[in-house]
Amino acid sequence: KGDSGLSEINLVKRQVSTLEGQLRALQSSFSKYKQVITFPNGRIVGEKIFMTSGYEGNFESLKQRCSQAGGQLASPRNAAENTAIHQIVALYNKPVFIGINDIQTEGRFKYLNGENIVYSNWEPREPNNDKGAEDCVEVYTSGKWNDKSCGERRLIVCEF
Ligand code: GMH
Ligand code: CA
Repeated sequence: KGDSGLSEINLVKRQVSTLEGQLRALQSSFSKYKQVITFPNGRIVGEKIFMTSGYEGNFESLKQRCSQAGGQLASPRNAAENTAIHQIVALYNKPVFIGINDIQTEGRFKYLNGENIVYSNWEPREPNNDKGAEDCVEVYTSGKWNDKSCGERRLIVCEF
């Protein structure tokens, strides 16, 4: 037997150091891929990727397109996420619909999964349910929110 325990340890050390090198290479490659996929139409916030394809349509159509793509309509849950969406809105100079509405109960805004919203960024005097017909939410080019008729056409931003 002798030093077979020691050489076993040295073998594992070499394997760990090989894996450390491979992990560093993977991390640097991954960070480059993140730059590439977010240029110029995407933003990363924490675990979420926000992305537009440039498509415009009504709320149902945008919702369907995002879920078809394996994501969902962008649903900002904090200021950092809203800023990412705002940047895309500013880039295109076109407001977007987000994944928030009060279709079920007037005045109670929810995410697509039915959860009550935990964050909002309403324009002053909004939501006003103008003409009793505004259940969807757009992000203006200012980054502020307005309730708007779901039948209007807006730019798509999905989250993945
Ligand atoms: C009304 C007014 C405007 C407001 C719009 C908007 C429509 O026309 O209150 O000041 O900008 O509604 O809320 O969604
Ligand atoms: Ca409104």
